[in-house]
Amino acid sequence: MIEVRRMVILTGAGVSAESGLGTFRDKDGLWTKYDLSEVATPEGFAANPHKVHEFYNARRQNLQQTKPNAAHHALSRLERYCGADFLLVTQNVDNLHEQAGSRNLIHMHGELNKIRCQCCGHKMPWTGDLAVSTTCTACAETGGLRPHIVWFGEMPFGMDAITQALSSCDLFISIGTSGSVYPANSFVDTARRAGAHTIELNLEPSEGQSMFAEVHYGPATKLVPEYVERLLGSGTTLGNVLDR
Ligand code: BJW
Repeated sequence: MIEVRRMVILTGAGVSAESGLGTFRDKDGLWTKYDLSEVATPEGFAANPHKVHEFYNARRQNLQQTKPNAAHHALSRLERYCGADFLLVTQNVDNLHEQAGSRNLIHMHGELNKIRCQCCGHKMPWTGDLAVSTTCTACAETGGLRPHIVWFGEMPFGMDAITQALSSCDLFISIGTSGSVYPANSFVDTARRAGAHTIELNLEPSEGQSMFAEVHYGPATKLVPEYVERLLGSGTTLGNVLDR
């Protein structure tokens, strides 16, 4: 039995897969169709910004047609129940967690519906297409706008808050991520060192499977609502206990 006071949830592309958004490393994943060094690195953007804009424009257009699924809704329900002692960290750049009602959320790899200017640093909401010729509304420079996305070699967002939450959590749940990208794949270790119970919910074993105390495999739309019901049904809230 453990007392659950602080929970950190990490999500990856698998949580949005059943909403129709592609994952990266599965069969038919984005990295089987695109060279990640060309579309997801600062060097790729510098070499061919037009190609990078095309890649993110297509994904941004697709996102506007997409709705959250039962897994996103279950996590929003869990947050409402746990209040301030709940942090959701997503590697996903979609806004499906927000659409489902999640609030205490960090987009560690950025957000598809935002862009920023490399000239003046201005960040703004953006749901349409972006082009090399688009002018920044803040500084009027052309050519400096880029997707508000963390590419390989760049520092993810919110790392101080994430590390602090992991270092004091007693429950860590990783959902729908292959565990192949640093630093998200090190979170389970930080949580374990803090004494947290660690759970993996995924379609198949991730690269870090052996690090987790408890693992369950299946589609997120089935596993996540079931697990959330189990947590809430066990009366898990501040100071309450979870069977393990
Ligand atoms: C289901 C399901 C269903 C399917 N139900 N489940 C060597 C050279 C250079 C760099 C490095 C290096 N070695 C390590 C690095 C660091 C690098 C890295 O990790 N590279 C590896 C590839 C080796 N990391 C970085 O560069 C990061 N920055 C960094 O390290 O800064 C330094 C630093 C940080 C912190 C402290 C100190 C210093 C930045 C990483 C940026 C990642 N960016 C991307 C693309 C941008 C976003 C976008 O365009 O969308 O983020 S890559 C891509 O991978 C995307 C994802 O967020 C990320 C993780 O992928 P995810 O979510 O796990 O998806 P998949 O497809 O891999 O897995 C899906 C899973 O779902 C699978 O397991 C399925 O089974 C499952 N699934 N259907 C449940 N229905």
